[in-house]
Amino acid sequence: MPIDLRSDTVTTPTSELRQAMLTALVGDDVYGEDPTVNALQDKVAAMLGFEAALFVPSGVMANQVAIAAHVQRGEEVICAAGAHIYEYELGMMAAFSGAAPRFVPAPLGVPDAADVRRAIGRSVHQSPTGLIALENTHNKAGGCVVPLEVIAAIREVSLTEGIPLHLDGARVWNAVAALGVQPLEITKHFDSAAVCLSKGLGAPVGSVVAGSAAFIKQCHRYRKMMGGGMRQAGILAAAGLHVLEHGLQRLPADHKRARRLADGLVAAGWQVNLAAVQTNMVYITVPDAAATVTAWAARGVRAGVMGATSVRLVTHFQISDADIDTALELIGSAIPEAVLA
Ligand code: TLP
Repeated sequence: MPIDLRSDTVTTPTSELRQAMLTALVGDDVYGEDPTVNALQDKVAAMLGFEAALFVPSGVMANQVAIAAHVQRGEEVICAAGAHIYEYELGMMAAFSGAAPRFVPAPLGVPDAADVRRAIGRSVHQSPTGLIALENTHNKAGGCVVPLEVIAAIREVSLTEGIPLHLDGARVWNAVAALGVQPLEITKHFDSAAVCLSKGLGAPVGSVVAGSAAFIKQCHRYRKMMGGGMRQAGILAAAGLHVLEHGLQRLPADHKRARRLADGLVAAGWQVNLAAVQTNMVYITVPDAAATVTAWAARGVRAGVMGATSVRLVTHFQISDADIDTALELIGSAIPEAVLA
C-alpha cells in the first residue's frame, strides 16, 4: 500500500464511524425532517456561536452558497492571495454569484487589515465590495494559521465599513488545535463560517455553513439551486456527529507528524519553508512538481501537485509515526536532483 499524503481528504471511514452511519435515524431533509441532520446543524451552530447552520455535501458548496447569500452581482469579494474560494472553486463565485475576487497580499496566509481596507471598492468606477473572506487555516500558504489578533483587526474593518466577513474554515479545526482555543474564539469574529467534516476530522463527506437564521434561509435556497438538496442525509450527518465527537483531539498528532516530515525533508536537502509548517501540511518547492510526484509515487509515496513547482504532503489520522519514518526513507534520503534524474 502506498503512503497516501496527497490530502487529509483521502481517509477511509473507521468501523466505528460506519456503525454510527448504519444506525442513524433519518427522514427527508428537503422537508427539514431528518433528525440526525437537524442534530448536526444544531450542534455546529452552537459550537461556532451562530443562530443556524446548514449541512451541505462539500466545502465548495458551503463557501459558494455563503457567497451567493452575501453578495450582489457585480460586487467583489476581498480575499487573501491564493484563497481556495477562487483558486480551487472553478470560478463559481463568478459563474453562480456574478462576483469577482480581489486578492490582498497574504504572507503565510495572513492578510493585513490595512490592505483589506485599501482594497475596498469606493469610487464610481469600481465594483463595490460585497464580502471579505478569510481562510483559516490557509491551504495554499501551507496550512498556515491566521492569528486571532489579525482576525479581530479585519473584523474591525468589516464592521466599520459595513461589509460582511466570511470564514472559509474547511480546516478551522486545525487552526483551533494549533491555537489551543475553542472554535468560538475564531468564529465569533465572522458573519458566516463554512467548516468541513471530511478533512482532518475524517468523515467521508460533508460540510456545514453557519450564520444568522435569515442568512441560512438564503443558503438553503442556493443549496437547492446547486442541486445540493439531499434526502435521507442523516446517514451522512451521523458521520459528521461522530467525527466532531472523536476527531478533534487527534489533530495535534497530525501536526507533530507534519513537522517531523518537514524537518526530515529539509535535512535531506528538499526546499521547505519551515515557517509555513504550522499544522498538517508540508509544501515543497521543486523544479518540476509533476515529475517529482511521479518519481515519489514509483517509490510508494503519494503527494499532490499544487502548482508547477509546488508539491504538497498532508498528514491525517491514517498516517502513523512509522509511515513518516518510511516516507522519509523512501523520498527523504534522495537529493532532489537524483529523484528527478
Ligand atoms: N481542498 C482540497 C483541494 O480542493 C485543494 C484539498 O485537498 O486541500 N476550502 C479549503 C480551504 C479547502 O482546502 C478545500 C478543499 C475546500 C474549501 C473545499 O472542500 P471540498 O473539497 O469538500 O469541496
